[in-house]
Amino acid sequence: MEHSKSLAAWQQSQQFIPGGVNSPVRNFSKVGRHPCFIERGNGSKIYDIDGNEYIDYLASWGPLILGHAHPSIVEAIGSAALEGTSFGAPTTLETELAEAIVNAVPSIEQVRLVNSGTEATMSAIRVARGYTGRNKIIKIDGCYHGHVDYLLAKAGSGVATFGLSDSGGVPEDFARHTLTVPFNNPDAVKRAIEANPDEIACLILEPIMGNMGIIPPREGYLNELRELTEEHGIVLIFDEVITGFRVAYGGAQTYYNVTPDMTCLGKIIGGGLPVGAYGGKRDIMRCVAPEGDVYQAGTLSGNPLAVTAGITTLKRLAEPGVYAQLENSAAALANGLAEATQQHGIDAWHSRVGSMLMLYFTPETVTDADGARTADTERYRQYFWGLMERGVYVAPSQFEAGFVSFVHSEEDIYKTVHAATQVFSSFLAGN
Ligand code: HOZ
Repeated sequence: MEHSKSLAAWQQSQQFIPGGVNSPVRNFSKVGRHPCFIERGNGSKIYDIDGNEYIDYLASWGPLILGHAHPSIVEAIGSAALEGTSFGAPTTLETELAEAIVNAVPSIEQVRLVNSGTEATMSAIRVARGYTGRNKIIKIDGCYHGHVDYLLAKAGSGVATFGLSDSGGVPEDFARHTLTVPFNNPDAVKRAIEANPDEIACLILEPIMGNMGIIPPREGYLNELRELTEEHGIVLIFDEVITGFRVAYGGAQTYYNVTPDMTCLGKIIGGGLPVGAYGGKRDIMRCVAPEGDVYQAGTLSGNPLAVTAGITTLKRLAEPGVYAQLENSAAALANGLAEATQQHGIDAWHSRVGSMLMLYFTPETVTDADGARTADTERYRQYFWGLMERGVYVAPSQFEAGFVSFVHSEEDIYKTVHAATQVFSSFLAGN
């Protein structure tokens, strides 16, 4: 496969942009070589500037559940743009998206639209602190909640990919209110609460970890967290930036039937345009300015193009059969990959919830971040390039998620399993 144009583009971009990329995880340094520069996408496929075609399982890191350049989304954005791209004043479109979110997500009675998942988590925690009058927060080892200073401690995604324990530029003082505990371990949460009585404002977690590969909650784990937080007056925040409208229309809280106090959203609700949202119970959201004294603002919040793309996406997702099809396609892919690793005697842990999946090269059962860290990242690097060379694009890190979209066809899935089988055969041949 020819990549010379991407290499040249990367050499040029590095002169002007740190690492040549506008988000670290786009840089392929941890899987070796240079990133491929993408020219366009259509349906389940993306095309790089060298003219290579890939079946895409990155889905822009999750938002593109309906695939690339979905005709009704493209049309809706175009029509919205003709009316003006931003007003800095309310529009009825914002109410329409907010109403759709409130109707879909059990924990959300009111919602504030922002521009990214990072803004959503940062704002939700500020609100939780304002609401409780407490400072400390509990986060989970390996959960990633965007690049908020005090949430970069033991974070997943790029922080894990690049082997950082936290981030430079964050004074120790900023993170001194952040307590970190392992996933799937309610006793650890209990101990943290007992050691800090009446001091914890909130517990924030991804109900399904999606930034350390995919790690589902053990049965009963989320219920136990719900009970513990309720008992101690702690705001339970689900970061559903990835899982919201992904594993079910109402997100992981619907899938597992556990209702938190607040929820953060992003990705899918913007249909591929920049967006985020946080919401929760009315008495908590009442703290947000101008109703309350917790300040949060944004020039482009509720942007008409992003909101229109979001509304169009949610309408399509609400149609019958969408999640069943996503489940079937993802199950076919996961089963095919599992059979192929078994046939080749490759140590692998396959993890999937709905249309989110990841394959870890480890003999361990992965139930928390430490389990994920046992994965053989060199093996993943070989797997990644083996797939790329065969026209399949997956996350360039073991510590990310793969996404099946509504437009992946049976043929796409078949070709992907076939490509992976060839890669596993090459492992046995010592390549
Ligand atoms: N949550 C995404 C990665 N897991 C964000 C993508 C990015 O950091 O660029």
